Amino acid sequence: MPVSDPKEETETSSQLSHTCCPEPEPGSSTGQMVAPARPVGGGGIKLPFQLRLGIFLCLAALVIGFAAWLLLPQPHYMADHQLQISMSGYNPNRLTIAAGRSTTVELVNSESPFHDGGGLHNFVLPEASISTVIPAKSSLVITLPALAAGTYTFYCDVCCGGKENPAMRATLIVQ
Ligand SMILES: [Cu+2]
Repeated sequence: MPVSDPKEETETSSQLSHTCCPEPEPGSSTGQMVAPARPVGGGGIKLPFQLRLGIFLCLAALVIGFAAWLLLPQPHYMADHQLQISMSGYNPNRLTIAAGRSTTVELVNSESPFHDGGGLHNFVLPEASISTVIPAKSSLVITLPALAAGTYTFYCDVCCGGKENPAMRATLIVQ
């Protein structure tokens, strides 16, 4: 008999995935086996897209954060003193050392390399003939020679007005 029943035609077109299989009669013994369309296979738990996206973003943030941590200058704590240098100046801006013996100072430049002038800073102490540049996001250890007791000024002369900028000057007390 030709397909002319409009109800039957609607059912066929709404279940295209079952065109290969004859639709079981409602209430027949095989009717219970044909469940509404559901992905088959895999066997794993199917997570909602937004949850999977959230997990992916969390993992990406962890990886990027770890990489950024690796790129940051790590404190070495192998010098007698440590000086942080940024556009805000030296921290601390007053360093006290012993007279008559050499001292090591770790200079840590925490500036971004994308800052004006490449984020460079330097450490100039004319009395000790020291002028050294510290590239952005790096550190180095210098050795101050034995100095006579007194108060000295060291400064950065490569950024933001150089040594005329009060923020870029600091005091070395030798006692
Ligand atoms: Cu500077």
